[in-house]
Amino acid sequence: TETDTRSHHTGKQENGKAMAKTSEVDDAFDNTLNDNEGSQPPIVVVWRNVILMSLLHIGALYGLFLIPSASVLTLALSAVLYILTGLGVTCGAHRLWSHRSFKASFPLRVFLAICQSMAFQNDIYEWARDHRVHHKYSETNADPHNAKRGFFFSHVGWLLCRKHPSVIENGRKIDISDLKADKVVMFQRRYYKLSVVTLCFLMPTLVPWYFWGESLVVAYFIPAVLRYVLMLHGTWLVNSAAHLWGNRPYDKTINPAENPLVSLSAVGEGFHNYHHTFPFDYAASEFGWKLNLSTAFIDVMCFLGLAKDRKKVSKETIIARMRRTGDSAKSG
Ligand code: ST9
Ligand code: ZN
Ligand code: ZN
Repeated sequence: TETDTRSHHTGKQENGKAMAKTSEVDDAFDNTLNDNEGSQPPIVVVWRNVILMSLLHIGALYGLFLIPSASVLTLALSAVLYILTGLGVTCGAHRLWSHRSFKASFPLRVFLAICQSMAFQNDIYEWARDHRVHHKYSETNADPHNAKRGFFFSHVGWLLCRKHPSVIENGRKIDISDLKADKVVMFQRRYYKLSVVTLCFLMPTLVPWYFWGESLVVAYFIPAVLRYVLMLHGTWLVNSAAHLWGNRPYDKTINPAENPLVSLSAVGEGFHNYHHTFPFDYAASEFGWKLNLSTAFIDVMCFLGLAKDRKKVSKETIIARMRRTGDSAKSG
């Protein structure tokens, strides 16, 4: 057979030293866990989350109606915060901490952790643990947002009910010692609630009010609440839409797909067939900076000497894989 880059061992052989580090991360797809059969345990709805999520969305809707009365600076700040929080999630929680696809210096890790707190998507530790489980046991009961349970469940439903016991059982097998050893991750976890209140809600409300006299109501409902909700949906679409719709040029046997619209909303994370095929690639895409602000950001950080050791899949490996398992591969 040709190269199977899903296995980290082959990655090691093909790309030499740079790849060797990938074996530290427990994110390779394990197709031996056939945990989709059998009866589902009853769904236990967490009503507290349902109520908070509903209130949040009512607030975002109100924010939408307030847009005409907001100052241009307030709207610009909201856009900047969307991108910064997006980078905290994509470059930080996702490509750095979940997949270790590059190395980041201490100041860059602090910056990414601040942005990730501003994004309020659970702390880095929990985010990365769930995400490694998502890759390793993708689309089984052990996947926290198993897309086989439908659009709603993988989009937001999984945050509104107790986890499937299989998530917790199999999640415990995942190696997260690197996260526990990262002082920035553990510091953020310790002060997570305080950091979210301050960075996700207080700061975006107070800055426009203090610096350009925006009304507190507009400042709370647009750069804080509406920006937060839009960024959540931008992220969640990777789990829902990009596990349903798009081409599968790298591996037609999996559901994650290439979805350019999601790449746009998720600052570069919609090339999801590529990403599930080569999870250790720092660009999370074959195509560099195309629709991929996160890759551009990591490259600039490397240029500035704040990051290094980007892992990238070679063109030959990509082409070999496309020929073997892609959706346009000739069969036989
Ligand atoms: C949010 C997260 O929105 C979004 C993540 C999206 C991921 C996207 C990935 C796509 C790719 C990247 C694209 C990025 C694009 C970015 C674009 C930006 C524009 N392993 O959780 P608990 C154990 S959050 C091992 O309470 P329940 C563990 O012992 C939004 N063990 O389970 C744990 O204790 P501890 C805001 C695990 O009770 C214990 O179980 N947040 C694992 O079933 C209990 O854990 C919310 O809305 C595991 N994987 O409750 C709600 N998991 O932690 C947040 C659990 O102490 N969540 N254990 O070790 C909750 O309220 C609850 O988790 C729950 C489940 C109700 C959902
Ligand atoms: Zn996925
Ligand atoms: Zn990933």
